[in-house]
Amino acid sequence: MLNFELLKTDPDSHARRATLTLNHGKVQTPIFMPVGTYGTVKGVMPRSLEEMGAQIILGNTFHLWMRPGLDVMQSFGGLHQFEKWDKPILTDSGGFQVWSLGAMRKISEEGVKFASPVNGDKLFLTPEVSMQIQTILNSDIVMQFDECTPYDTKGHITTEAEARVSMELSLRWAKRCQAEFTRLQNPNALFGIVQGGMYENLREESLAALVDMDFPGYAIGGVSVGEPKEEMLHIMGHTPHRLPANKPRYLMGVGTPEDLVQGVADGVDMFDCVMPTRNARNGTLFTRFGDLKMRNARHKSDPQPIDPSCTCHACAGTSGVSWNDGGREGFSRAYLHHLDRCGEMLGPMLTTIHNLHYYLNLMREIREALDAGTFTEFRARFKSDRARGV
Ligand code: PRF
Ligand code: ZN
Repeated sequence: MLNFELLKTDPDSHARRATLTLNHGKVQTPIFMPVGTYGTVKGVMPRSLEEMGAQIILGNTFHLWMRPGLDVMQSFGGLHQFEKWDKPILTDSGGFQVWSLGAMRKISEEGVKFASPVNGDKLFLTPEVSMQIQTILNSDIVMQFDECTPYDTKGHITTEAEARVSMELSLRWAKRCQAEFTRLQNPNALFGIVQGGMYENLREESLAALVDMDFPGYAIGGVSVGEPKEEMLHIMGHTPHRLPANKPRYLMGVGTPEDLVQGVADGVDMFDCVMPTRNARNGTLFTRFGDLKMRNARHKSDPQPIDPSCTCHACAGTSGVSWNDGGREGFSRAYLHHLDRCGEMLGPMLTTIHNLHYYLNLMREIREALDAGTFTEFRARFKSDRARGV
């Protein structure tokens, strides 16, 4: 089941504030969903995710099919019990992950044939198999199996004719997903995915055909696939607000803090991205006043926390009182720099908590601004704060 209740719309942009109710609970939107590919948000315990205010997390059909496999998933009654997360879960269909295998795969009308990157077994992922796997995972939001149209292949930019072939295949797969999802009597919600590359007319055709199929929610796929930033912003400005106003809209795999704020203004309700978690492990940290490179030698003896205004466990310790408000329990930049240099596990655990807290808190501030009718002012302040520099 899925219920989407619009609470407020911003008069100056396409932004909306809503409550999304799923089988495992309610989600306040706009929302960022941390990525938990293998049934874990890398290095973060579920209780920390809850503490940070995560409301829904991602899982991946493709990876969980490879390992631990469906028999284990079935014996646990789904992904929630296996990973000990009892709030909503969204699973991606495998379309994008198979696409990322590059030369290792062969796409046909029926589905995608590929060799398992784990043990070399020959595998065949189809719209039906993706629905069967996601039904076993029992994710609250199931994504259709699609083909993510590449922006370019070895320097050759995808033409309109090529993007059309790919988009139309995804539409036929959407129909097959819907039929199989219904046949399986899956009690959750299936989202269609708009494709069409960088071509407005193809995006509009894809969107219209998916709206005809009447999905309970819609995603925008095929962006953030290596295209120039302007192209991505162009599609973000074009597609989301054309989707039905009474259904949730999810922009897949996006993006930076700036992209999230712009995406909300463009009418997007849900985002996911590996950026906060992956960047944390590489030492790039997000703060109110810009990004911080933890590996830089200038942090070697700095007693300040990552972000003195942050109340996360890394910056404020268990007190939750930020450095700026007199808290002194947080971990210093010097210590985090040291943990990174020594390859200590605690380093990426703390930086991941900070980055996720930053993303989740940013979305909370956006929701509060929408509730208060001050989103325009919020956007201006966000922009000038981030440009200030740390
Ligand atoms: N399709 C699917 N998953 C995705 C994408 C897509 O196009 C993207 C594109 N950024 C990320 N994840 N199924
Ligand atoms: Zn922090």
